[in-house]
Amino acid sequence: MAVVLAGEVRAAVAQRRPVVALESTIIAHGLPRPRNLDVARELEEIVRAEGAVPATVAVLDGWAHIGLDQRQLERVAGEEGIRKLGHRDLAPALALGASGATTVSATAMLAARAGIRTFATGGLGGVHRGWAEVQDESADLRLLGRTRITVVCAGVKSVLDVPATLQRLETLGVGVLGFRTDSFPGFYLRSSGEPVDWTVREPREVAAAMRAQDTLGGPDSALIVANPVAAAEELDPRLHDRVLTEALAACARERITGQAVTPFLLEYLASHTDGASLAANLAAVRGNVRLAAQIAAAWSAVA
Ligand code: PSU
Ligand code: MN
Repeated sequence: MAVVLAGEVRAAVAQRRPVVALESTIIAHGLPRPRNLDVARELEEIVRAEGAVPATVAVLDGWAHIGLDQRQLERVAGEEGIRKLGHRDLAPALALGASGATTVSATAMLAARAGIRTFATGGLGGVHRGWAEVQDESADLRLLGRTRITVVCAGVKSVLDVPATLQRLETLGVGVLGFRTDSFPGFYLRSSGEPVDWTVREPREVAAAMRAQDTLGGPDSALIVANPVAAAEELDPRLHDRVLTEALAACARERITGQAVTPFLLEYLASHTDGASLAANLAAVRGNVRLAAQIAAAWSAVA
């Protein structure tokens, strides 16, 4: 099998020590270069500072890597033509020797198969606005409907149709826990305005829910831990709403479709908020990575 576990990740999984999977699409396609490489390194450092092992996932030259060395991280952050790979793209990428960053769906699939239970990202993909016309729903949702992994995120990007995405998660049987919040986070904002049914306050409560999933033995669905960005670091909600409206209009005008939609909208927000959306995005991701490492530690203690 063309899947390579870094030695450190393999050892930690075998010894049931805490490991956190990190996706690479946010690095390659969600953040501006060259800042993205610093962020990739910083996220790994945050995991280590909490006593866990980082496992950034990407495909390089047809090999799926779980855990990257410095050179490999540099390739993901800087290589021209690095692709964006959802889980359906993994087989052709491996077969054809391609290189690409993995989305939530591809990262979750690879991480779960490698025995990693905790995963941190910024925001999940979801149901796009205008779904009735274009049927654009991220493959993240269905994959999480059949993969036993815990994903820490700041909700779904506000560019999406948040109520429709939450409805899909319910249909797919994916559990959603608000972390110290009773509302679903809005990625750049603390709240999307939508409620969550369950609130947890401590990493050990998340670990207990993971344990209960295994005890019940139901379908292999994911558990989403929705962790809002800190109040001091959220984007100004009025600025957010104004620029988002413009971004959606620009996306329609320029006829952006498919995989290009998410990167286009994220870039538009960053460049039209004078970097404020980027700052909020980074703050949210850092917070998610830290919490995921704490959950991984709590999970190792009970698993
Ligand atoms: N969140 C971000 N930046 C990103 C993404 C999420 O802040 O770049 C990526 C994730 O990898 C997610 C993907 O899985 O966008 C969803 O893309 P699509 O809608 O094409 O499935
Ligand atoms: Mn899509």
